[in-house]
Amino acid sequence: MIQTVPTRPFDGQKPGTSGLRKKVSVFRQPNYSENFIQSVFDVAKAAKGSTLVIGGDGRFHNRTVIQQAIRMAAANGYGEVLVGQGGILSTPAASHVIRKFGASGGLILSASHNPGGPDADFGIKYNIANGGPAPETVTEAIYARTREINRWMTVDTPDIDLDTLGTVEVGGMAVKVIDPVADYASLMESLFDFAAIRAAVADGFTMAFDAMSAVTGPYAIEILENRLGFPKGTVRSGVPLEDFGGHHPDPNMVHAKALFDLMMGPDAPDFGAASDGDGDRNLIIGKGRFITPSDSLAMLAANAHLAPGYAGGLKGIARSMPTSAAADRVADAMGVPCHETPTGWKFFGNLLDAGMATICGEESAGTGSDHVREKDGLWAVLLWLNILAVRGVSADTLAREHWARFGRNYYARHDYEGIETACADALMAELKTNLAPLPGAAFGPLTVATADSFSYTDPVDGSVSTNQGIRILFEGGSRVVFRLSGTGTEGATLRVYLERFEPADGDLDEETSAMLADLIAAADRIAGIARHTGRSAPDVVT
Ligand code: G16
Repeated sequence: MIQTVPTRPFDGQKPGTSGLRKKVSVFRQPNYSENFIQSVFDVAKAAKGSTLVIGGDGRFHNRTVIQQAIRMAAANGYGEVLVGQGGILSTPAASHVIRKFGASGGLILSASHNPGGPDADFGIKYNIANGGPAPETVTEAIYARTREINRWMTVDTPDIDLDTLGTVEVGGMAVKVIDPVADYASLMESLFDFAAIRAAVADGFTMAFDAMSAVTGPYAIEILENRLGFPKGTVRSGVPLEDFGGHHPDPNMVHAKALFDLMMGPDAPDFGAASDGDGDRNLIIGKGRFITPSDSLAMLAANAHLAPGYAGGLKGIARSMPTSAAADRVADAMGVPCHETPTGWKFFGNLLDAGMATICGEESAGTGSDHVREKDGLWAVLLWLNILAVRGVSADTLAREHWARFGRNYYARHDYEGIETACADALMAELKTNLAPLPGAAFGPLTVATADSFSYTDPVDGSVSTNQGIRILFEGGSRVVFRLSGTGTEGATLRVYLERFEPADGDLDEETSAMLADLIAAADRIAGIARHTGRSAPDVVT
């Protein structure tokens, strides 16, 4: 029996860079999650009998919202729900399941790399039938709907058993509890040279993978240990926990410090990697060599043909605007286009669907390809393993050879977290108004070449996205970008992206912080960071 529950709109249910992300306490308010899910269904208008995929990263509150969403899907006319066993589906696995089974879309419950637990963060995002995050037109429509919603629909049925594989019925709709790992693991096996990696492992190649007590644990254990033959224990923190063991499941040098220290120390294995809360981000560290996400994109693109899934070459490369231009040089050398999009994986969807790009990447540790429509942490790790196994070199050697051919883009991101929203907005507004006189101005040894606020026109559907960050380009190819994060849940986060290009015959083996010192000083002078935020140093440097 369908029930219609009266409700009233909440303020601020606006999806950010990656869905609706708020504190758990916010999601726990009566009607809150239901309002958002109903708004998604009202906008998606899936044909009666459609399939919906539901899964999440296993964080606190995951199971509660999954049960709510299943009942609401039944009341809203869906014919079938595919849900990962235990409520688990990594973001890339969900994308694959949506595509493989022709679903009309999916609800992915995650706040990605944000911490989890009763006092931490939760999130809901909607992915469309191509498996990718809903584009801005859809998220704007969902937001508009949340502001006028007056009812949500459900059925009066008990919770289902999420832990047992098989099919049950909820209000006349079939709910299939599926193995969250199997389809994804087979997809990986179809793309990569597992035999070459297995041979390298048999030859003594070692690695450490930190699943950060988040969703990738079961995927990494199945693929790395069971299928590729890495010894048990290669996957660390491999059991998904509701609070990620109290840590931030953010695979960077700060939050994956134990792995970082291991890889820089005397007992380092040959290769180190980590993934985030929902399995779409990656961290790549060779023995004694951290690989920046921007470099990783460029190095993977340059060598992707060594993996069977990419043996035919690349149709194009795409990167988000703040990501370094290292990939552009690879695209140039290959004679393929390199597209520059705003931050957010959703902007790659059209390029991938139209066959204009094969590999995409972002400075925020996301890399992926046209195999799904999300960034994919384990995919990046496996492509690295495939390339190293076939080439028989270390990650450090591969990086040095890459720079010696293409030059090196020294890169860092400085984050100022939890600043007052009004201060952050004032900083960005002032920066934007002061752009015109910047070209020609000197900041120490740096001279500004161009300065603008980044706008993007989607080459496929012509949609325009404005205010996507401030770019200051200096003569010689160095750059500073300023942008406010779209994924935080407290105050505002200012991101300052710093990039210095050294040509192939330049200084390729220097300390990044020293190489970026002039840019850091210029960034503060241009934006008045200390003046606006009262901070003299960033909270996080990655
Ligand atoms: C999300 C998007 C990414 C994007 C990132 C930016 O990541 O999916 O495509 O690069 O946000 O974050 P911010 O706006 O904070 O800079 P995730 O992993 O949180 O889904």
